Amino acid sequence: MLRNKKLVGLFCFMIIALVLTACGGGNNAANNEGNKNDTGTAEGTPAPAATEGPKYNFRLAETHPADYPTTKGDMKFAELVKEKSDGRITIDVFPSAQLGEEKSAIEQVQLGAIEFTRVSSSPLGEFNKEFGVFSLPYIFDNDEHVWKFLLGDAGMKLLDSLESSRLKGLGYYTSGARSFYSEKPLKTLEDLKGLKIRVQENQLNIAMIDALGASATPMPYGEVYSALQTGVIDGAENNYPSYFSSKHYEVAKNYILDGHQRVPEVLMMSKTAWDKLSPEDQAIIKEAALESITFQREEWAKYEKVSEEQVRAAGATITEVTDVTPWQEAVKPIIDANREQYKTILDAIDAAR
Ligand code: GTR
Repeated sequence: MLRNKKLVGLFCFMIIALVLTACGGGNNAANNEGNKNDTGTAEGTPAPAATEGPKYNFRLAETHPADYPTTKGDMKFAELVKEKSDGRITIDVFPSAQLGEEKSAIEQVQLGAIEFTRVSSSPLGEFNKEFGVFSLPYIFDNDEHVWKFLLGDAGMKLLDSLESSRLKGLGYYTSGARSFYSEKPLKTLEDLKGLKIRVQENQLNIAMIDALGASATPMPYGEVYSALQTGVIDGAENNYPSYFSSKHYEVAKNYILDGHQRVPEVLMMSKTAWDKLSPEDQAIIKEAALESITFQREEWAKYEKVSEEQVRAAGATITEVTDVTPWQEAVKPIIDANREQYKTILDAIDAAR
């Protein structure tokens, strides 16, 4: 009798759990074109009985909020995929790290638990060493130089190299230049000395910060605001849009524009999910990703301007670096130590100059 009661209890629990799981999926997805369809499953397994081909409903993990240029790029990508597949393939974009911070999102995409993500090359470099190259400081002159490399053969080959890490690279998005900020005054390279600086989770960043005389604290993006506020760290580094959208400028008002890194964003898919698609559907996904790049870059340009205006209006102290040579000299040992490992890519980057 007692055993029967236990069984009934277990059965009821399983039903409730199933109902909750079914209701939970997609609830927090950004309001984009790729809304959940009726027949696809959250895991992206083919649904039966579609006339022109299988239906899919996929998820995309994004760390930034809905109005950020990378998220807008993701949504454009989802919209294009839906359009090109006549509504058969839908992608729900989950902004604001709802599906986890970048490192965890990459792991989940590798496992196929999430089908897509957009992440920065810097944390990606811990999963695929080649991507570490973007964490080497001052290797690009400007945005034009970055894009000449990314859209050239070497950039595309690099994207393809993700397959060895169980990831399918689809395209790059832009992310401007990263610079340092702190609550303490930052007017010169000297001011960085001794500060505790948060960096993206990549070993090369630690070496870079050491070389600049500060000490590095790697941590996920979502934890930086409170770490700055509570004084766990003195500063961090990022581009204008992230400095603004994360509100870090409220708790670290001094921004020095040294532009040490230009770290491209990467849109990618789980290799497991990719391999299950027909060549036609793979072509749709790839094409949509490449087409969304132009849109993302336009959104970036607008948002970068607005971010600068907003942080200036909020009273941030912005210092331009007129001569970046001392900064470059300070970090040169890092480039020298890694030149051999990244020789082919660094040569291609130089050739794109
Ligand atoms: C931003 C980037 C994010 C995240 C963040 C960070 O520029 O777009 O994906 O990597 O930097 O500093 O963690």
